[in-house]
Order: sequence, then C-alpha cells, then structure tokens
Amino acid sequence: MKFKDDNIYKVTQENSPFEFNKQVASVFPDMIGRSVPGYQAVINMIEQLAGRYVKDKTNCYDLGCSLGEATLAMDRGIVNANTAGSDSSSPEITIVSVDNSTAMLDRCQLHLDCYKHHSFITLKCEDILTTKIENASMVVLNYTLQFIPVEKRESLINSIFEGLNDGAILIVSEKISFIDQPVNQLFIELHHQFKKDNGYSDLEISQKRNALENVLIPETLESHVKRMVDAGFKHVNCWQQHLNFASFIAIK
Ligand code: GEK
Repeated sequence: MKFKDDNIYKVTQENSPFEFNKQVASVFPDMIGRSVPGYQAVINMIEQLAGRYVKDKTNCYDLGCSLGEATLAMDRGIVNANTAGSDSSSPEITIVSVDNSTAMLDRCQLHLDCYKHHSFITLKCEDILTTKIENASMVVLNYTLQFIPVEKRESLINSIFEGLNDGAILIVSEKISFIDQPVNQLFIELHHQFKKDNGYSDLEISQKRNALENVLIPETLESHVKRMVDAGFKHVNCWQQHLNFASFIAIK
C-alpha cells in the first residue's frame, strides 16, 4: 500500500487544531516515523510482549489503532510464540482495534488487507472511552492516552484494569513532560532537533507544535506510573525512554 511523504506543514497554514483527518491518514507512517523517537522499538516490543502475554481464548485491544501497526505487531507476536497452535488461523484470539477517526480506520482496513494475519481482527470506529474491555490478555495504548482529556484518563485506565485478566499486560506509550523545567526545555529542543534531522523544517516543526497545542497533553512519567499503580496494577515500569517519549508496561 502506498503512503505519501508528510508535507502537511510545509506550507503556511491558518492556525487550526490538529485532526486525524484524511490528509493525516494518507501520510501517517511517514509522520509518526519521523516525529516519534523510539516508535519502531516500541512496535517491536509489542510483538515480543504479545508472544509472552497473549493467551488463547482471550481478547487483545489496540486502542487508538491508527493504521494498525500495533495490531499487526501483536498478531506477529502471537504467531511467533505459536500460541495459535499448529493451525495457521486462530479464531480463538481476537484483536479489537479501535479508533474514532473514520479516515484512519478506512486506511487501517486497507493496510491490514495487505498482510496475512492469523488472529481474528475486528475494527471498531468509536471513542475508546466507550470501549468495553473484556477477557483481555493484552491492551495497547500506543501514543493515544495523550489525546484523551486529562480528567478522563483515570477512569479509562481503571476500566482497562477491570477488563484485563490476572497476569495480563497493558502497554502505554506517550509523549511526556518534566517538572524540572530546564530538563523539559532541553528535551523539547532535542526532540525538535530529532525532527530536523529527519527532514522537517523549522516552519513545519513550529506549525505542527501550534496545531497540537491543547490537543496532545503530555504528563510526567511519575503521573503515568502513579495512575497505573492506583488502578491496582501489581507491576508498573517504564521500559523505554527516548527524550520526551516513554513506554510503560503494567501487569495486573
Ligand atoms: C500506532 N497507536 O501507530 N477514541 C478513539 N481513538 C482516538 C481517540 C479517542 N478518544 N483520541 C484519539 N484517537 C498508533 C498511533 S496516533 C498517535 C496512535 C499520534 C486516535 C486518533 O484518531 C489516532 O489515530 C490515534 O488515536 C493516535 O501505534 O498520532 O501521535
């Protein structure tokens, strides 16, 4: 499937808030790959963790799935670990992939169609705040919680906890902020340098930053850990931090 390069913010734009529309969906792999340090490492880790944690006859959830990269990673992990058994298809494991952007989900379906997958994958167009998590062995919130209003994040993590089976895993990846202001500022600047090194201009970087203002709300590493511990997760840890981007595991 062909995707375009991300040139969205190359031209001067009126200052409208960032949206996951058709234009974004058509460049998304290029956009996320050039903007999020450590993205591919996170996808690879989701594959590994799926191999360890996904159990037969359970559900997995990819909340804010965009084009389904994490969905496909879970599917590969399930196959590699052979939890699917010798049969090449496993109707016993369902991956529920949810996004509230129809533009993203339309592309996601086309993207998934390009790959042979082994789990039963079901796409849902809905707000993840309304998604019922049931009989889950793995839930992925890959760079999605940051778009949920801060005051609704606790109830979302609590309802994910309720829907996970004992010993099951939640993976949360996020852009993060720091209370220590010099560190916060340094990591913001180093992240902008990361984007420049990946070919974005100063104009593109500043226009995207303005568009994301009040749309993507980062929190500190400590707030994320506390919320997951408070929800009842027994083991919570940050397994990767690359500048102001971090990924956490939480095991019930
Ligand atoms: C990946 N996980 O490639 N309900 C459902 N979907 C939502 C909501 C919501 N309330 N809010 C935002 N989204 C992916 C990348 S992108 C991250 C995730 C980024 C969706 C939104 O439509 C978008 O597709 C996704 O969450 C966030 O592993 O662009 O920084």
